[in-house]
Amino acid sequence: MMDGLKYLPGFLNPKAQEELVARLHDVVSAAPLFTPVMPRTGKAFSVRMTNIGPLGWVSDRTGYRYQANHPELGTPWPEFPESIMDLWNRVSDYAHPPEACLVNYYKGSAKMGLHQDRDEEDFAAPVVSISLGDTAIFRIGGVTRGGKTQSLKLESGDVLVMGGASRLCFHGIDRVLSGTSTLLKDGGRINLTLRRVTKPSFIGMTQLG
Ligand code: MD6
Ligand code: FE
Repeated sequence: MMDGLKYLPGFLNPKAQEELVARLHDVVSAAPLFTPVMPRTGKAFSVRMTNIGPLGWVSDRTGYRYQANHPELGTPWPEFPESIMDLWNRVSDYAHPPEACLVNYYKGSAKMGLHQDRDEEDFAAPVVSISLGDTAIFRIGGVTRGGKTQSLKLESGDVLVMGGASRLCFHGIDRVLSGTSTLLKDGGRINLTLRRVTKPSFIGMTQLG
């Protein structure tokens, strides 16, 4: 496996998965899923999204960016549940807290094209991904588009850490295998990606965040 890529199958046990889904119900009540569109073309994503944390990732006709507020409600994103912070602290190998958690919801034939996560300032921090619900076929390649790729099945409870040399690898979701999990009452798949967005700042010897 590529340097810096950490695959942790079954990292969350079924009880921990249930508890996380309950927290996500609270999140989606406060910050409903929205359908992002591609920059310029305005073509809709097949996944729906929301975010947790001080910053959230959004996409609209004007581009991709992180912002502090829900694009439709204008309200701040919900705070991180403690369990998500704990998970980051256990797997990220990074000294500062995450600032964003993108919540992707896949239903039916929803998928995600090959992309790099590069809207963050600090690539020293990994992106930590948590999968819940139906199994997904995840594809990962190298740092240039069009290279060799490999597939990985991401099942409910699996955690994937993309750090080090793998941080800027192209990756995407080819498809979700419906009916492979009973975790989500309405089926489908949720993926959480935890990110550090800004560079941690120092004043003298004092770490601010
Ligand atoms: C998904 N995941 O699993 C999409 N990004 O639904 C991602 O785009 C992703 O799994 C960065 C790092 C890990 C990921
Ligand atoms: Fe990604």
